Amino acid sequence: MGDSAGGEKKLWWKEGVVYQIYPASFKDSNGDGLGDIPGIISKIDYLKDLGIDIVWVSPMFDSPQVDMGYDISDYEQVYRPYGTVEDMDTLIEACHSRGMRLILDLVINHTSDQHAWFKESRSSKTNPKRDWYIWKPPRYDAAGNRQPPTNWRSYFSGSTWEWDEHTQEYYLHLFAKEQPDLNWENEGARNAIYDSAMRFWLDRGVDGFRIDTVNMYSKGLEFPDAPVVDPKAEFQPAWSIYANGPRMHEFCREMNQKVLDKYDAMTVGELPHTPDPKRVLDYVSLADRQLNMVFQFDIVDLGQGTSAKYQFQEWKLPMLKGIVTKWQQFIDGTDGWTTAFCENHDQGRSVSRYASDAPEYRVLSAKMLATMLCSLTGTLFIYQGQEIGMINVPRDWPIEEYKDIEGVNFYNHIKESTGNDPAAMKYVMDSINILGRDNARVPMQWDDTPYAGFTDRPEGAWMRVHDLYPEINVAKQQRERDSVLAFWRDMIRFRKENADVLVYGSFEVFEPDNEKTFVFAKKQGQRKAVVALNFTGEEQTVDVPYADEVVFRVGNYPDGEPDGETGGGKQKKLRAWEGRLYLLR
Ligand code: TEU
Repeated sequence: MGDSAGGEKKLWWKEGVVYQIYPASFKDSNGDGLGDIPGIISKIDYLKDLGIDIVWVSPMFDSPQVDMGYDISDYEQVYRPYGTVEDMDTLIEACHSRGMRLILDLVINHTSDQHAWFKESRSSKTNPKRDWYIWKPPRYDAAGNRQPPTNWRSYFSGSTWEWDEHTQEYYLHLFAKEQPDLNWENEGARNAIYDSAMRFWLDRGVDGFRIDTVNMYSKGLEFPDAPVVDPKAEFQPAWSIYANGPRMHEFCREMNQKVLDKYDAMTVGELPHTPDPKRVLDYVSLADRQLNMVFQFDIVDLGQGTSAKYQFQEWKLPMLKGIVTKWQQFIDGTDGWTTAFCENHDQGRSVSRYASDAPEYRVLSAKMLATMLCSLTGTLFIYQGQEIGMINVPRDWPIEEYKDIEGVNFYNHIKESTGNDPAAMKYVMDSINILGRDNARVPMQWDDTPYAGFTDRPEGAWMRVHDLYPEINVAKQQRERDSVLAFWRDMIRFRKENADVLVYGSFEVFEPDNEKTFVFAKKQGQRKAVVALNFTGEEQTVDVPYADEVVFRVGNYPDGEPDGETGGGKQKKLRAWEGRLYLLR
């Protein structure tokens, strides 16, 4: 194994720390209960101070908001309640003038059904844009009943096919029925996407894209049924057919050749359903010009059900360690690049999922996870609220407080299919509470004034504010030296100061089967770092490799060395949820 991962070529998007903003829930500037672009602009200095280099804004484009803006009706307009294109120009300038960059979400697997392209496409079978979307005739069963063209299940429950009365065909939608899939086989559609969704914003100065569902554009031409893995269900998960299809790499290369290569733009692709490192490497070679890096899904899939997401499964620490190790090491000896992340707008909060959100442990847990993430090779991504240790919503929130189409549709599906069976309903609520996307979508907690300082609308925000905002908020953590926020700020600075080892170093894991602790080393030339993390609420003893070479230590316990530790011995005691980073030589 070499000393550094992913080659040594330093590029701005490798060392840059990215912060993801979910516009609906970041900051409301005009008292309508919904976040907006001027609200984001008002917090740019907060992000600069945290050490953020790259701001990623989730979709702020015009949209009917069936899927919180991932259903775009016009790529060249801003959703009016969020602001205007001119506000975006101001945001771009606000970032650039502070030496920061701005990336947007590129959602081009599908549009909204309210997009002008789809309205044309559905207007008649002979419309020139008919073929910009995926239309198929029905099938008929033995009894002569009309059936969808395949048995595929959509991400948001039900079939992936919606019947269109007017033209008597089905159209494909992998997500909501209001999100028809674009037909990437059609060159005219591809060129329109490049112009409208990409060049329009790159020409205004944006610095790249997080690319939504980047591996689902090429669906093949066959459209076979998916294998039946859930015999009781009418529709089956079909990603083995539509993910990573035959022309995927060609399309990624074309995006670069025709558009991205003309700008110094970064790309990070969302890559679900791709557990094989070789397949991931096929996307991220620097020389091959497809994607700079991807979000591989193993880490966020941990604990999800296999046939349906909201069927929570217990997991053990070696699984997490195996995932981290795999996606740290897969670029060794290649010119690929990786990412370090464990939260985004589609996931439960990391403190609640991977550590402990119990009142006595949640601060330690947030800092322990920060220690881990800030030590990992790859581009580091932080999701809004992660820097203050926000946790999942309370378990006693009823389903009415949840707004996300994915969770709510699944809840209704289980309710119908089980006849509202109490045990099934408890399990689905447990699962939605731990894994649900709304956990990440509650308003950002700025201070302890009503509605967490997110909005001054008297009726409150568009979504209920977390009950714990008086305790977990930015203002409080800015006053406290030992806060999660202060810790993140320090760790980000530390990561940058030691970028050779922490951002670029090779990764080695120790005791992979240990179920309580996670110990790993990072190396670059003669320089080394060792990270030791306790993933339990009890004291654990760990062997710290190279302990005699330690020159510096940071950790999440503010009171320094515990008793009997100063001797420099190899064995160290880690207290509950303790995390330490040792710098060597
Ligand atoms: O998510 C795509 C995706 O692949 C899904 O797996 C998603 O993670 C889902 O929560 C899994 O259950 C992207 C966006 O991140 C998501 O917010 C959108 O809803 C989706 O695309 C459709 O655009």
